[in-house]
Amino acid sequence: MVAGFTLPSGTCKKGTRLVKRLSITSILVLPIVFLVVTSVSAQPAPQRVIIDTDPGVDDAMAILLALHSPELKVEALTVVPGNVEAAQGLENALKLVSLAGRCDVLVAAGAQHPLNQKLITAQFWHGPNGLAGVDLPTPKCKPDPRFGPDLIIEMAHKYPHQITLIPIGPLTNIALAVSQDPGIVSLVKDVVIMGGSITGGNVDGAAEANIYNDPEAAQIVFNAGWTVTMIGSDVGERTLITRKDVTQLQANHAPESDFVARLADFYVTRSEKSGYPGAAMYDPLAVATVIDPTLVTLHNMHVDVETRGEFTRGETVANRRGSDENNVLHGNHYEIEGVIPLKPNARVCVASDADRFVRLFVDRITGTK
Ligand SMILES: [Ca+2]
Repeated sequence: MVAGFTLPSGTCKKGTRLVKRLSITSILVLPIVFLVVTSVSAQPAPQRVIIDTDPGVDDAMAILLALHSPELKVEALTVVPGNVEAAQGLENALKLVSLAGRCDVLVAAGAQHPLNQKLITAQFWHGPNGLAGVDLPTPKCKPDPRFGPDLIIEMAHKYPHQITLIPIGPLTNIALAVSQDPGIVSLVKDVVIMGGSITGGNVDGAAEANIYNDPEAAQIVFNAGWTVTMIGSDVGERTLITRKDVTQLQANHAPESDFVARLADFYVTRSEKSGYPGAAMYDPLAVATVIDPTLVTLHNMHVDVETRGEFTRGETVANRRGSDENNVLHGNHYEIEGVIPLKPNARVCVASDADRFVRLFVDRITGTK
Protein backbone atom coordinates (compact mmCIF):
# COMPACT_ATOMS: atom_id res chain seq x y z
CA MET A 1 0.00 0.00 0.00
CA VAL A 2 1.19 3.45 -0.82
CA ALA A 3 1.45 5.41 2.36
CA GLY A 4 -1.14 8.15 2.75
CA PHE A 5 -3.26 6.97 -0.21
CA THR A 6 -7.02 6.50 0.55
CA LEU A 7 -9.83 5.30 -1.78
CA PRO A 8 -13.21 7.00 -2.13
CA SER A 9 -16.15 4.81 -0.91
CA GLY A 10 -18.00 2.59 -3.50
CA THR A 11 -14.97 2.08 -5.72
CA CYS A 12 -13.78 -1.15 -4.15
CA LYS A 13 -12.98 -3.31 -7.26
CA LYS A 14 -11.59 -0.45 -9.33
CA GLY A 15 -9.79 0.75 -6.26
CA THR A 16 -8.25 -2.65 -5.67
CA ARG A 17 -6.96 -2.73 -9.26
CA LEU A 18 -5.66 0.80 -8.87
CA VAL A 19 -3.95 -0.10 -5.62
CA LYS A 20 -2.40 -3.17 -7.26
CA ARG A 21 -1.18 -1.06 -10.17
CA LEU A 22 0.20 1.54 -7.80
CA SER A 23 1.83 -1.15 -5.71
CA ILE A 24 3.49 -2.67 -8.79
CA THR A 25 4.50 0.79 -9.96
CA SER A 26 5.90 1.62 -6.55
CA ILE A 27 7.81 -1.68 -6.45
CA LEU A 28 9.40 -0.82 -9.80
CA VAL A 29 9.91 2.93 -9.40
CA LEU A 30 10.77 3.45 -5.74
CA PRO A 31 14.02 1.46 -5.82
CA ILE A 32 15.11 3.45 -8.89
CA VAL A 33 14.27 6.72 -7.16
CA PHE A 34 16.12 5.50 -4.09
CA LEU A 35 19.17 4.56 -6.17
CA VAL A 36 19.19 7.92 -7.96
CA VAL A 37 18.85 9.86 -4.70
CA THR A 38 21.51 7.71 -3.05
CA SER A 39 23.97 8.10 -5.91
CA VAL A 40 23.40 11.87 -6.04
CA SER A 41 23.89 12.22 -2.29
CA ALA A 42 26.97 9.92 -2.49
CA GLN A 43 28.77 12.45 -4.71
CA PRO A 44 30.89 14.54 -2.36
CA ALA A 45 30.25 18.27 -2.52
CA PRO A 46 32.92 20.18 -4.46
CA GLN A 47 35.75 21.43 -2.26
CA ARG A 48 35.93 25.17 -1.87
CA VAL A 49 39.39 26.41 -2.82
CA ILE A 50 41.20 29.74 -3.03
CA ILE A 51 44.18 29.76 -5.36
CA ASP A 52 46.83 32.30 -4.42
CA THR A 53 48.80 32.80 -7.61
CA ASP A 54 51.50 34.72 -9.46
CA PRO A 55 50.34 33.91 -13.01
CA GLY A 56 52.65 32.46 -14.58
CA VAL A 57 52.55 29.75 -17.34
CA ASP A 58 52.13 26.84 -14.95
CA ASP A 59 49.82 28.93 -12.78
CA ALA A 60 47.58 29.42 -15.82
CA MET A 61 47.56 25.68 -16.43
CA ALA A 62 46.81 25.03 -12.76
CA ILE A 63 43.95 27.54 -12.68
CA LEU A 64 42.34 26.13 -15.83
CA LEU A 65 42.72 22.60 -14.45
CA ALA A 66 40.90 23.73 -11.30
CA LEU A 67 38.14 25.46 -13.28
CA HIS A 68 37.62 22.28 -15.33
CA SER A 69 37.40 19.96 -12.33
CA PRO A 70 34.00 19.24 -10.78
CA GLU A 71 35.69 18.19 -7.53
CA LEU A 72 36.59 21.83 -6.88
CA LYS A 73 34.67 25.06 -6.41
CA VAL A 74 37.12 27.86 -7.04
CA GLU A 75 35.91 30.65 -4.77
CA ALA A 76 38.68 33.13 -5.55
CA LEU A 77 42.03 33.85 -7.08
CA THR A 78 44.22 36.09 -4.96
CA VAL A 79 47.21 37.53 -6.76
CA VAL A 80 50.73 37.79 -5.41
CA PRO A 81 53.80 39.21 -7.15
CA GLY A 82 56.32 36.58 -8.21
CA ASN A 83 56.65 35.34 -11.77
CA VAL A 84 55.42 38.79 -12.81
CA GLU A 85 54.80 42.08 -11.03
CA ALA A 86 51.54 42.48 -9.11
CA ALA A 87 49.69 44.56 -11.76
CA GLN A 88 50.59 42.15 -14.57
CA GLY A 89 49.59 39.23 -12.37
CA LEU A 90 46.17 40.74 -11.69
CA GLU A 91 45.63 41.37 -15.41
CA ASN A 92 46.66 37.79 -16.21
CA ALA A 93 44.33 36.34 -13.57
CA LEU A 94 41.40 38.38 -14.93
CA LYS A 95 42.20 37.26 -18.48
CA LEU A 96 42.23 33.61 -17.37
CA VAL A 97 38.82 33.68 -15.68
CA SER A 98 37.48 35.68 -18.65
CA LEU A 99 38.79 33.05 -21.08
CA ALA A 100 37.05 30.37 -19.03
CA GLY A 101 33.83 32.44 -18.91
CA ARG A 102 34.00 32.39 -15.11
CA CYS A 103 33.48 35.95 -13.89
CA ASP A 104 31.78 34.35 -10.85
CA VAL A 105 35.27 33.56 -9.52
CA LEU A 106 36.48 36.47 -7.38
CA VAL A 107 39.86 37.89 -8.41
CA ALA A 108 41.59 40.11 -5.87
CA ALA A 109 44.90 41.93 -5.86
CA GLY A 110 47.15 41.30 -2.88
CA ALA A 111 50.60 42.28 -1.71
CA GLN A 112 52.67 44.45 -4.04
CA HIS A 113 56.08 43.18 -2.94
CA PRO A 114 57.67 40.49 -0.72
CA LEU A 115 57.77 41.11 3.04
CA ASN A 116 61.48 41.76 3.37
CA GLN A 117 63.29 41.78 0.05
CA LYS A 118 63.03 43.01 -3.52
CA LEU A 119 60.78 41.17 -5.94
CA ILE A 120 62.40 38.70 -8.34
CA THR A 121 60.35 38.16 -11.51
CA ALA A 122 60.68 35.21 -13.91
CA GLN A 123 59.88 36.34 -17.45
CA PHE A 124 62.92 34.26 -18.45
CA TRP A 125 60.81 31.13 -17.83
CA HIS A 126 57.32 32.49 -18.41
CA GLY A 127 57.59 34.93 -21.32
CA PRO A 128 57.36 38.73 -21.35
CA ASN A 129 53.79 38.89 -19.99
CA GLY A 130 54.08 35.76 -17.84
CA LEU A 131 51.77 33.86 -20.19
CA ALA A 132 54.28 32.72 -22.81
CA GLY A 133 53.74 35.98 -24.73
CA VAL A 134 50.21 34.85 -25.69
CA ASP A 135 48.04 37.96 -25.94
CA LEU A 136 44.63 37.07 -24.52
CA PRO A 137 41.71 39.50 -25.12
CA THR A 138 41.04 42.37 -22.74
CA PRO A 139 39.34 40.77 -19.71
CA LYS A 140 35.57 40.97 -19.34
CA CYS A 141 35.77 40.07 -15.64
CA LYS A 142 36.45 42.82 -13.10
CA PRO A 143 38.64 42.66 -9.98
CA ASP A 144 37.10 42.35 -6.55
CA PRO A 145 37.90 45.52 -4.57
CA ARG A 146 39.02 43.64 -1.45
CA PHE A 147 42.67 43.14 -0.51
CA GLY A 148 43.63 39.51 -1.21
CA PRO A 149 44.68 38.59 2.36
CA ASP A 150 41.45 40.19 3.69
CA LEU A 151 39.43 38.12 1.25
CA ILE A 152 41.20 34.95 2.44
CA ILE A 153 40.32 35.85 6.06
CA GLU A 154 36.69 36.60 5.16
CA MET A 155 36.28 33.34 3.27
CA ALA A 156 37.84 31.28 6.06
CA HIS A 157 35.25 32.69 8.48
CA LYS A 158 32.36 32.46 6.01
CA TYR A 159 33.04 28.76 5.26
CA PRO A 160 34.67 27.35 8.43
CA HIS A 161 36.63 24.11 7.87
CA GLN A 162 35.70 24.12 4.18
CA ILE A 163 38.30 26.29 2.43
CA THR A 164 41.48 24.76 1.08
CA LEU A 165 44.11 27.37 0.27
CA ILE A 166 46.31 26.51 -2.71
CA PRO A 167 49.24 28.95 -2.74
CA ILE A 168 51.17 28.49 -6.00
CA GLY A 169 53.32 31.62 -5.75
CA PRO A 170 55.47 33.22 -3.04
CA LEU A 171 53.72 32.97 0.34
CA THR A 172 53.41 36.72 0.97
CA ASN A 173 49.60 36.92 0.90
CA ILE A 174 49.12 33.86 3.08
CA ALA A 175 51.65 35.19 5.62
CA LEU A 176 49.84 38.54 5.73
CA ALA A 177 46.48 36.83 6.20
CA VAL A 178 47.58 34.52 9.00
CA SER A 179 49.56 37.27 10.74
CA GLN A 180 46.55 39.57 10.71
CA ASP A 181 44.13 36.85 11.85
CA PRO A 182 45.78 33.77 13.39
CA GLY A 183 42.24 32.45 13.94
CA ILE A 184 42.16 31.27 10.33
CA VAL A 185 44.66 28.52 11.23
CA SER A 186 41.90 26.44 12.80
CA LEU A 187 39.29 27.50 10.23
CA VAL A 188 40.85 26.49 6.91
CA LYS A 189 40.60 22.88 5.85
CA ASP A 190 44.07 22.57 4.32
CA VAL A 191 46.91 24.61 2.86
CA VAL A 192 48.39 22.90 -0.19
CA ILE A 193 51.56 24.77 -1.09
CA MET A 194 53.51 24.52 -4.31
CA GLY A 195 56.89 25.41 -2.95
CA GLY A 196 60.04 24.18 -1.34
CA SER A 197 62.06 21.06 -1.93
CA ILE A 198 63.81 18.55 0.30
CA THR A 199 66.43 17.51 -2.26
CA GLY A 200 67.91 20.73 -3.68
CA GLY A 201 66.44 23.81 -5.26
CA ASN A 202 65.55 25.14 -8.70
CA VAL A 203 66.91 28.66 -8.03
CA ASP A 204 70.26 27.50 -6.70
CA GLY A 205 71.62 24.49 -4.88
CA ALA A 206 69.23 24.92 -1.97
CA ALA A 207 66.11 26.96 -2.66
CA GLU A 208 62.91 26.60 -4.66
CA ALA A 209 61.67 29.79 -6.34
CA ASN A 210 58.39 30.43 -4.47
CA ILE A 211 60.12 30.11 -1.10
CA TYR A 212 63.27 31.94 -2.25
CA ASN A 213 61.15 34.89 -3.39
CA ASP A 214 59.81 35.47 0.13
CA PRO A 215 61.53 33.28 2.75
CA GLU A 216 60.26 35.30 5.71
CA ALA A 217 56.68 34.83 4.54
CA ALA A 218 57.27 31.12 4.04
CA GLN A 219 58.68 30.72 7.56
CA ILE A 220 55.56 32.40 8.97
CA VAL A 221 53.27 30.12 6.95
CA PHE A 222 55.05 26.85 7.75
CA ASN A 223 55.05 27.65 11.46
CA ALA A 224 51.59 29.16 11.80
CA GLY A 225 50.22 26.15 13.69
CA TRP A 226 48.48 24.29 10.88
CA THR A 227 49.85 21.27 9.06
CA VAL A 228 50.51 22.33 5.49
CA THR A 229 50.79 20.04 2.48
CA MET A 230 54.01 20.78 0.61
CA ILE A 231 54.27 19.95 -3.08
CA GLY A 232 57.90 20.72 -3.78
CA SER A 233 59.88 21.43 -6.91
CA ASP A 234 61.83 18.18 -6.50
CA VAL A 235 58.63 16.22 -7.18
CA GLY A 236 57.37 18.75 -9.77
CA GLU A 237 60.55 18.17 -11.73
CA ARG A 238 59.67 14.48 -11.99
CA THR A 239 56.10 15.30 -13.09
CA LEU A 240 56.62 16.44 -16.67
CA ILE A 241 54.45 17.45 -19.57
CA THR A 242 56.17 16.36 -22.77
CA ARG A 243 56.05 17.03 -26.52
CA LYS A 244 53.64 14.09 -26.95
CA ASP A 245 51.16 15.72 -24.55
CA VAL A 246 51.52 19.05 -26.37
CA THR A 247 50.54 17.32 -29.62
CA GLN A 248 47.47 15.89 -27.94
CA LEU A 249 46.48 19.33 -26.61
CA GLN A 250 47.03 20.83 -30.08
CA ALA A 251 44.72 18.27 -31.67
CA ASN A 252 41.75 19.44 -29.60
CA HIS A 253 40.37 22.76 -30.80
CA ALA A 254 38.61 24.91 -28.23
CA PRO A 255 39.62 28.33 -26.91
CA GLU A 256 40.96 27.06 -23.59
CA SER A 257 42.75 23.98 -24.89
CA ASP A 258 44.24 26.04 -27.76
CA PHE A 259 45.56 28.49 -25.17
CA VAL A 260 46.96 25.72 -22.94
CA ALA A 261 48.54 24.07 -26.00
CA ARG A 262 50.39 27.31 -26.76
CA LEU A 263 51.52 27.64 -23.15
CA ALA A 264 52.64 24.02 -23.03
CA ASP A 265 54.49 24.34 -26.34
CA PHE A 266 56.35 27.41 -25.04
CA TYR A 267 57.04 25.78 -21.69
CA VAL A 268 58.27 22.46 -23.11
CA THR A 269 60.43 24.24 -25.71
CA ARG A 270 61.97 26.41 -22.96
CA SER A 271 62.64 23.36 -20.81
CA GLU A 272 64.11 21.37 -23.72
CA LYS A 273 66.52 24.26 -24.38
CA SER A 274 67.71 23.84 -20.79
CA GLY A 275 68.26 20.13 -21.31
CA TYR A 276 65.08 18.72 -19.74
CA PRO A 277 62.90 16.09 -21.46
CA GLY A 278 59.72 18.00 -20.63
CA ALA A 279 58.30 20.84 -18.54
CA ALA A 280 57.81 20.57 -14.78
CA MET A 281 54.15 20.77 -13.82
CA TYR A 282 54.78 22.46 -10.49
CA ASP A 283 51.57 24.40 -9.91
CA PRO A 284 49.14 22.01 -11.64
CA LEU A 285 50.38 19.16 -9.41
CA ALA A 286 49.38 21.16 -6.31
CA VAL A 287 45.86 21.64 -7.71
CA ALA A 288 45.69 17.98 -8.75
CA THR A 289 46.63 16.94 -5.21
CA VAL A 290 43.40 18.56 -3.98
CA ILE A 291 41.39 16.98 -6.81
CA ASP A 292 42.80 13.49 -6.14
CA PRO A 293 45.13 13.03 -3.15
CA THR A 294 45.99 9.51 -4.32
CA LEU A 295 48.17 11.09 -7.04
CA VAL A 296 50.89 11.85 -4.48
CA THR A 297 52.74 10.22 -1.59
CA LEU A 298 53.01 12.39 1.51
CA HIS A 299 55.28 11.96 4.53
CA ASN A 300 54.93 13.87 7.79
CA MET A 301 57.95 16.05 8.58
CA HIS A 302 58.87 19.19 10.44
CA VAL A 303 59.90 21.89 7.95
CA ASP A 304 61.62 25.18 8.69
CA VAL A 305 62.63 27.84 6.20
CA GLU A 306 66.21 29.11 6.18
CA THR A 307 66.10 32.90 6.16
CA ARG A 308 69.77 33.72 6.74
CA GLY A 309 72.14 31.15 5.20
CA GLU A 310 74.85 32.41 2.86
CA PHE A 311 74.16 29.58 0.40
CA THR A 312 70.84 28.34 1.71
CA ARG A 313 68.48 31.31 2.09
CA GLY A 314 65.02 30.11 1.09
CA GLU A 315 65.74 26.43 1.62
CA THR A 316 62.99 24.33 3.20
CA VAL A 317 64.89 22.35 5.81
CA ALA A 318 62.99 19.14 6.50
CA ASN A 319 63.53 17.02 9.58
CA ARG A 320 62.71 13.45 8.55
CA ARG A 321 63.29 11.85 11.98
CA GLY A 322 60.95 13.91 14.10
CA SER A 323 63.58 15.03 16.60
CA ASP A 324 66.67 17.18 17.14
CA GLU A 325 69.63 16.20 19.29
CA ASN A 326 69.68 17.89 22.67
CA ASN A 327 73.26 19.14 23.00
CA VAL A 328 74.04 20.55 26.44
CA LEU A 329 77.17 22.49 27.41
CA HIS A 330 79.40 20.63 29.87
CA GLY A 331 82.40 22.77 30.76
CA ASN A 332 84.33 23.31 27.52
CA HIS A 333 82.25 20.99 25.35
CA TYR A 334 78.72 19.90 24.56
CA GLU A 335 77.25 16.52 25.30
CA ILE A 336 74.25 14.90 23.66
CA GLU A 337 71.69 14.38 26.39
CA GLY A 338 69.03 12.73 24.29
CA VAL A 339 66.69 14.14 21.72
CA ILE A 340 64.06 16.88 21.56
CA PRO A 341 60.91 15.67 19.80
CA LEU A 342 59.59 17.82 16.93
CA LYS A 343 55.94 17.97 15.94
CA PRO A 344 55.40 17.60 12.18
CA ASN A 345 54.06 20.78 10.57
CA ALA A 346 53.99 19.54 6.98
CA ARG A 347 52.89 16.63 4.87
CA VAL A 348 55.72 16.63 2.38
CA CYS A 349 55.18 15.20 -1.09
CA VAL A 350 57.93 12.69 -1.87
CA ALA A 351 56.51 11.14 -5.05
CA SER A 352 53.75 11.55 -7.63
CA ASP A 353 52.02 9.25 -10.06
CA ALA A 354 53.20 11.40 -12.97
CA ASP A 355 51.56 9.42 -15.78
CA ARG A 356 48.15 9.41 -14.13
CA PHE A 357 48.51 13.11 -13.30
CA VAL A 358 49.35 14.08 -16.89
CA ARG A 359 46.39 12.02 -18.19
CA LEU A 360 44.10 13.81 -15.74
CA PHE A 361 45.46 17.18 -16.82
CA VAL A 362 45.14 16.60 -20.56
CA ASP A 363 41.71 14.98 -20.20
CA ARG A 364 40.35 17.85 -18.15
CA ILE A 365 41.76 20.59 -20.37
CA THR A 366 40.51 18.92 -23.56
CA GLY A 367 37.16 18.07 -21.96
CA THR A 368 37.66 14.37 -22.60
CA LYS A 369 36.69 13.50 -19.00
CA1 LIG B 1 53.22 30.05 -9.62
